[in-house]
Amino acid sequence: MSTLTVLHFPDPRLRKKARPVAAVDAQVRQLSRDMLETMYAENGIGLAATQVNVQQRVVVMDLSEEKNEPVTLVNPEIMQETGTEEMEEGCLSVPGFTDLVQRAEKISYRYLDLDGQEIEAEADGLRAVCIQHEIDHLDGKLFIDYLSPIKRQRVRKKIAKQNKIRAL
Ligand code: K1U
Ligand code: ZN
Repeated sequence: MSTLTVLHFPDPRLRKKARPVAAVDAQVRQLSRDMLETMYAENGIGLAATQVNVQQRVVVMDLSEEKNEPVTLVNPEIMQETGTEEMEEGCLSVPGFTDLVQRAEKISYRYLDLDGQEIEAEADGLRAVCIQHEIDHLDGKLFIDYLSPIKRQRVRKKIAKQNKIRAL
């Protein structure tokens, strides 16, 4: 297993749209293992392949307290959304910044698991928010895109400052 480099905003590669996975094979299973290792190392609860510069529709998540319930979603799709709710979001690609985002409260979704089986499920709360956030990544969208232009500019400035400090 190896940890992968997580791209940071405003890297243009975060805006690429990921391609559907044609077959759940050994390469996809290896990618899933590497993404999970990266997500745990970065203390995240989710990670999309786009964030590690792989344009394939693969997402990993683990919302458990003990970090022992990894889930891999291949070609995830939202089938139905109901209600709206606002929740605090963060992003491993926008370090040091969180804000409230409004999303669907409850979703039904489908995906392929690592055996290539199609799974249909429902989610609410943080799981629903995380799935929507990760599918957005696969479509080249970031949670800060939902914020006002003033707030987005603030994020841009803060990250430019962080990058300057890192380069010193
Ligand atoms: O996709 C990512 O960048 C991972 C991201 C997932 C996520 C967190 C919170 C709401 C929606 C999506 C993270 O894991 S950020 C780190 C984190 O664990 C966290 C940050 C803020 C609130 C809750 C959790
Ligand atoms: Zn993110």
